[in-house]
Amino acid sequence: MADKKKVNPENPQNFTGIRVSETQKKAAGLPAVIKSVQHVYNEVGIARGTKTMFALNQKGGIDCPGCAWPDPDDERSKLGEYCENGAKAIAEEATSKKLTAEFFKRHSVSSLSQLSDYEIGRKGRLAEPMYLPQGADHYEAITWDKAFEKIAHHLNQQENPNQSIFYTSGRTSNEAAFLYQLFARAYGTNNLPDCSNMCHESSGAALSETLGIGKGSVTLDDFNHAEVIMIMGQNPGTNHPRMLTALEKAKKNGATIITVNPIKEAGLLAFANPQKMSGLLGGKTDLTDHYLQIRLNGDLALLQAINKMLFTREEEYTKQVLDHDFIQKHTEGFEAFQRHLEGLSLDELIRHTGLPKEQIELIAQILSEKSKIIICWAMGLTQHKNAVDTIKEVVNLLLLKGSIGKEGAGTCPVRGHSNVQGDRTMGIHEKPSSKLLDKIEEVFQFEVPRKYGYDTVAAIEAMHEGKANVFFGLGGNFISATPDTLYTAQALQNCDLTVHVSTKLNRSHLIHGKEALILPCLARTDVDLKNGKARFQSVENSMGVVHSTQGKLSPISDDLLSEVEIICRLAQATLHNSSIEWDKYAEDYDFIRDSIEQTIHGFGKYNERVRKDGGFYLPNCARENKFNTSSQKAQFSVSDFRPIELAENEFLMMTIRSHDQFNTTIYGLDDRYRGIYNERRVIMMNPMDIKTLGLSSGDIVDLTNEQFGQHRIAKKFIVVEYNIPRRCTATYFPEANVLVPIQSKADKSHTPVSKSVVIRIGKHAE
Ligand SMILES: Nc1nc2c(c(=O)[nH]1)N[C@H]1C(S)=C(S)[C@@H](COP(=O)(O)OP(=O)(O)OC[C@H]3O[C@@H](n4cnc5c(=O)[nH]c(N)nc54)[C@H](O)[C@@H]3O)O[C@H]1N2
Ligand SMILES: Nc1nc2c(c(=O)[nH]1)N[C@H]1C(S)=C(S)[C@@H](COP(=O)(O)OP(=O)(O)OC[C@H]3O[C@@H](n4cnc5c(=O)[nH]c(N)nc54)[C@H](O)[C@@H]3O)O[C@H]1N2
Ligand SMILES: [Mo]
Repeated sequence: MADKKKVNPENPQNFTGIRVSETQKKAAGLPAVIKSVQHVYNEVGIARGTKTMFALNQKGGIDCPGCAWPDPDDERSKLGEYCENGAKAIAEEATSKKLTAEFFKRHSVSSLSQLSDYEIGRKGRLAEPMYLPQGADHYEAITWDKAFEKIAHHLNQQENPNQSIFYTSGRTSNEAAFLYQLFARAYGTNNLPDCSNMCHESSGAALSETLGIGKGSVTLDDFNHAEVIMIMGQNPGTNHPRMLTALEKAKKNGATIITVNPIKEAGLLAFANPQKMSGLLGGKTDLTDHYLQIRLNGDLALLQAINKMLFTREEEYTKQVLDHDFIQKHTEGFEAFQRHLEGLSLDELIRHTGLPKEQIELIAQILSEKSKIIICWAMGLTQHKNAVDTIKEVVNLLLLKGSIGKEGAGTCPVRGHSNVQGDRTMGIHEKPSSKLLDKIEEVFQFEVPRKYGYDTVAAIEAMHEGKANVFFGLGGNFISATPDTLYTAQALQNCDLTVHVSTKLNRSHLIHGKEALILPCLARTDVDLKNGKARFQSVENSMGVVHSTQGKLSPISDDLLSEVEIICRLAQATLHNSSIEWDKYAEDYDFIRDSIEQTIHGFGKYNERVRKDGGFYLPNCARENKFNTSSQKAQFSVSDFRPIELAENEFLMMTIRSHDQFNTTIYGLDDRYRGIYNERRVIMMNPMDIKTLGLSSGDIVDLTNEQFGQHRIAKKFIVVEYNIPRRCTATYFPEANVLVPIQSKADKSHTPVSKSVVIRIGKHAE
């Protein structure tokens, strides 16, 4: 028991043996296929693996548990609609290795916490419910009934329901998400933080305010008609590989692709389509026409510079540049926006981008001549202090060009988790609209809590301050995904009880409250049998298509429950006298979908339509040029750019994903496209910066952050020379999360600022 307290909330600092080579100039091709097959067959075996791969993303098949990129509405590849990283996601969850009580008897919590996230993930699928008693260092087996009893006891013991937190990660199905939020609200709280808070919350905030809908407006088919596609702060070659197929098609149809990214990502340079023989033989399609290697957090300045140039060109080229009809009919705030831009110094804006003026002028020229423009973005825009303003400036650009609500044009925030968008649609939101709450009251006849709940950052602070005592996670890996790792660890350790519904072991099971529970659930790929019949659930992709997903593999253990059943049994144990028919929901997923239809807009004839091949589109007002803002018009907005001031020895750091990870799940130690192998504790730096600091490639450094009066340190990172703008650096998430201050969050959306962390770099000191 003595070493009990020595749990490690961080990844260990030992090195794994770095190899560095040239960065790659194209993505996918034969190596991607080989990697896919290796991952699946090594982990899953040939029979199980082949069965899954062929069902992936097919109509009526399994929705890939990886990213949220949509499936083609029309033809799908017979070879399988998957990518290398989808294959890794499958290998990860379909593995036949399993963790039973025996495993936890042999391995203590403190010893497991000394392993890296990669090693922890290798252990296998969780196979039975486990309980960690107060003061113990080993999880022990517990029955499902006892587990629910314990949770109910703690939940009902709280003086106030707002002392409990119900977190969701974005893999949860629509059905489970709907019941989960219903349960939390019936219990009495809106404390429903989710991974969105750390992800596209800034997009939701900016788009709701300006266009009246927190989701993107384009469909996959729009890519076939676009004249210009701008890709800002996104690395699709790794994180949304099937998007490259859409870009390849767009390119063939004549689109110009403009990329805005501090580093040259292989997947944005060129694509060798692994679904085509030519691609397998090495043939490639060049993707990006204009690559803007912007300084970190320079995007707002860039967009304002472009918008300013569009106005100048409008003057010069007899009013052919802006779409005045659209602006007049559909928007508000144009004059104020124009006046504000006039007051900004172009030279100043350009300086903050770090880009040559001519390059920005060329982009403005291209945009001025086209009107079908799609702008895509992901975490490179959303995880900054001024993220909401940056995305509002994206909207300004599209509004100037009338590039919304028409074929080949619009907003495209590319979502992360495969059902993160659906979870929000189902009501997982700490700040629910009164419309949703009214509807829940009407359908379910109980008084819902009206007070807003905690988002992710606020939840951590509440646990830290002792205002919240029970943490329940439906999926996810809270300790590794959140900022300020040591602060968050204390927050979780303060809790009376932490509970995780999970498929795989992760660090959040090891950095626990006074008591802890692991509830193992069925995964996407698992068949969900009830009375001998296989059941399906549904999800919503990044473009608002709702469709079914049905697992095919026999579960690795008989002791797993579906997430739906777990929530229903939790609700039954906790809520006495609930008039909600939890037992019927647990039995019959059609019944859940009927309730969703009654409660959530856009789900008419849910059960019928979700059974159709490919599913159905949810209504999207922006797509139809109807803007659900208070004035029913799209809003131009005005933002001031406040550059991050760096002291002489400070740098900006982005924390990004390698090619071998899904968030905190580490598939392997290589970042193939970036040429970094077998090591994750690296910091990518500009060669001149390395020199100025008196360092050399391969040196070992410690990284520190001193913001908000706190000393944060991440020890032992290897310096890697990289083509990245001066004073900008990159590390991998989650190893560097320890440096992201809890107080450092985006204005309005409260998303942790994980892409512009202010750091200092010094030679490692023992
Ligand atoms: N295989 C795989 N797929 C995934 C995931 C995964 O981890 N692995 N994660 C899923 C999830 S939840 C999400 S949210 C998405 C994440 O998808 P991405 O957003 O593509 O993921 P990141 O690695 O965070 O990469 C951000 C990109 O933004 C760039 N960038 C960083 N800062 C800036 C900036 O200030 N300006 C600009 N213009 N660019 C910047 C980086 O160089 C990088 O190319 O992917 C989803 N899909
Ligand atoms: N520094 C830094 N931090 C970041 C980011 C960043 O770019 N930089 N990105 C942020 C983003 S965009 C996101 S979305 C968050 C991600 O935050 P989370 O969603 O909390 O983290 P994941 O790593 O996706 O969660 C992985 C765990 O989910 C469980 N799991 C997998 N599949 C299932 C399932 O089907 N059901 C259940 N119940 N459990 C399952 C497994 O146990 C696995 O260990 O991290 C954020 N954190
Ligand atoms: Mo995400």
